[in-house]
Amino acid sequence: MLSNKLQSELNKQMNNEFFSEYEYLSMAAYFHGMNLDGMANYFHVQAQEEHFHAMKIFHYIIDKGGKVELQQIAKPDVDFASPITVFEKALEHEKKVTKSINDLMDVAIKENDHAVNSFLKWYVDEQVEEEASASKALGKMQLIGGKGEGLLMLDQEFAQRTFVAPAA
Ligand code: OFO
Repeated sequence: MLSNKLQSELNKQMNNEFFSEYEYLSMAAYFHGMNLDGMANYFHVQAQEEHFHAMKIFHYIIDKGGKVELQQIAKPDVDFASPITVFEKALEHEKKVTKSINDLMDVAIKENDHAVNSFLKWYVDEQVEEEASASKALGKMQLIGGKGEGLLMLDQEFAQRTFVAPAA
């Protein structure tokens, strides 16, 4: 049984994850527009991860006998100044998501809900990886100055990224 507060906060976080999916799809579209399909692939994989994150919460709410309430998904960024800006925004976005997971965890702790606390630990750990991979990708972009031949090389590297569903 979920408290009303936790049910509402979990629904909000699910929406955040769907928004993240949207945000990354928008970034993928930007790179397709530049014919950098490898970079686009990087963000398609990221969007798939976000879909997984959202659906994990969706099923958790159901398993707990709660009510899934899908809300409107906000419009993602659609204009990006440069390829580097996209990666900067991606890292910035992940930091915001980490904060929202931490805030949600604070509510679970405050309510002494051990089950939700345990469920959210997966997200706490996942955010460490999410920030690390966003930061690494941004670092590579900065190394090559976000343009020229380096950009084409990175495009090839990012074309290799694949989505592997984590153990649920
Ligand atoms: Fe769901 O971790 Fe990124 O946003």
